[in-house]
Amino acid sequence: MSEPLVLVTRHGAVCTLTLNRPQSLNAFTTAMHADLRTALSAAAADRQVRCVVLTGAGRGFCAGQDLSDAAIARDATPDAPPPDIGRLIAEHYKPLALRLRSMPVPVIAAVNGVAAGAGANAALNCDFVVAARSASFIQAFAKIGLVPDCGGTWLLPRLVGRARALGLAMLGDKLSAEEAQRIGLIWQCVDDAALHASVDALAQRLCTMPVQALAATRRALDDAMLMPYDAAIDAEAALQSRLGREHDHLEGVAAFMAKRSPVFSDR
Ligand code: T3D
Repeated sequence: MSEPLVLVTRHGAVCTLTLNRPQSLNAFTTAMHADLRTALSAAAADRQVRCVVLTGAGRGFCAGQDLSDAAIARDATPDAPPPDIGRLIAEHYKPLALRLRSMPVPVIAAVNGVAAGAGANAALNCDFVVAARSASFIQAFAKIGLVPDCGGTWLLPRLVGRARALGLAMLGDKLSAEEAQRIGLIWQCVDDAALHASVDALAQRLCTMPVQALAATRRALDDAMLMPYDAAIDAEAALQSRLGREHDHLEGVAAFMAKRSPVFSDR
């Protein structure tokens, strides 16, 4: 039997999804996309899961689109039209980006090695990016005559500003994990040996938090980027109305008043 393309493991409330094509630095094939979508949807539907970790097997995190995958292979027939990459985006990368950013729980990218092209932007779609010091980020698209995808055009300027976004996207240089943290592209760069423990500690911490409110926070921040100020404040009010009626809010206040630790359970 062949190896699964995405390994799924559960430790308590943390679900870890490991891209598992190490021989190609976990580059995306349509088959791996399908398995990742299935695994993310299963984690989203499982009310016991309170945090998802996305990582890669072997020495890479993800090298973006597998440039040898049949989905983008050129038809050798003379005059055959080139493959429609836009369709690949619509069918695979858009669903992936939207799924990651609408998960009902926090998502951590544990970037264990190089993250290139759509692999880098898949990581940047996660709520926290924790990278090993030896890892790197490459907006590799320009090198093959493309533009950043998997949400890159939207994410990059918001994360690091227009000047740096353009520099990263146009030059396609390798950015070290340390520099990525320094410019605010990622949350944290840690020593290679500490990656697993650091991600686990963050994941365990998030699991004890009101994850429904955390997912709503992500959504509110993203939505607010597109709103006038007063509309963002109205959206905050609507969210507080909803969350204020939920168990986690009542539990948080009750725990504070009783000087005890809260036990959050909403999903
Ligand atoms: O059609 C479309 O392109 C649609 C667009 C989709 C969005 C994208 O993601 S576009 C960007 C696609 N990705 C890239 O252009 C990155 C290509 N890879 C690299 O530039 C380098 O591999 C890295 C900088 C990521 C790492 O370099 P290095 O020296 O550490 O490793 P390597 O030797 O280049 O790669 C190791 C193996 O993985 C190698 O296979 P081999 O020779 O040992 O059998 C290499 O061919 C394979 N590999 C790496 N990246 C890809 C890949 N195979 C297929 N597709 C890849 N993207």
